[in-house]
Amino acid sequence: MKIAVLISGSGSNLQAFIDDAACGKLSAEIALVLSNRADAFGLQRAADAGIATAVVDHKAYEKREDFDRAMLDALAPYSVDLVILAGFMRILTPVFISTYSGRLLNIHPSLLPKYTGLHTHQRAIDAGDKWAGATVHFVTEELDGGPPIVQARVPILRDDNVDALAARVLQREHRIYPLAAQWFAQGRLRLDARGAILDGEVLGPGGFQLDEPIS
Ligand code: NHR
Ligand code: GAR
Repeated sequence: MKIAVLISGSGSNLQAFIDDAACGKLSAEIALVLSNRADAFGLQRAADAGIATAVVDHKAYEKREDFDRAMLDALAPYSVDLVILAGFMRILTPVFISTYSGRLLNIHPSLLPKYTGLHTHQRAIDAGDKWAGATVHFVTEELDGGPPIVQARVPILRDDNVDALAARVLQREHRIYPLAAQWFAQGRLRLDARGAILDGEVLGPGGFQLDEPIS
């Protein structure tokens, strides 16, 4: 299986994919890392791992559809089976989504369906929630609204702050995101009209709950 990873920043989730592919936990080749920012640290991670990189700067395009088409052009030569958004910060239009429908995943830093959109950790802390987490989901036109695949939660501690909570959530992201991609590589995961299907069963709201101790 060939994967493209779309990033905008640090790329720690990308690093988890690189590491899991290197050790065989993930049966996939990362064919391309594509960033909308030339200064994304994830591009360095990709170069260090010998992975091809490309930058498509959204600011160079007047319309979102034109940006999406430029990304499609950058991706096309690689014929990837799966595209993953890993801290990718631009909302995609149907131009992009329709091309990769059913093979486009995102990881969102909240326990979806709670807290779609941005600033999820601050909103969870402000609301007094006891738990936060992350959700891998199929990307559809509805922002953060596509069918969930797998979710993991972490406690929100007394006197927590966004940075500490984000770091706690990221540790779990690095486990569940390559896991979802491995399910896809194994042919166990697909999107159909009913939602996300794992091993023939429709996954419920939130998707598969992966609760395990932070080792
Ligand atoms: N596109 C579609 N159509 N559907 C989804 O579910 C998407 C998507 C693109 C990105 C990731 C998402 C997240 O996990 C994602 C899911 C960016 C924004 C945003 O408001 C919102 C959600 C997500 C990513 N972006 C601003 C914009 O105008 C720019 C913000 C910035 O550049 O910092 O595109 O949270
Ligand atoms: C992750 O927490 C991811 O869930 C979140 O950004 C971080 C990226 O970290 N994604 C979004 O907020 C998408 N809007 P990374 O660059 O180190 O993988």
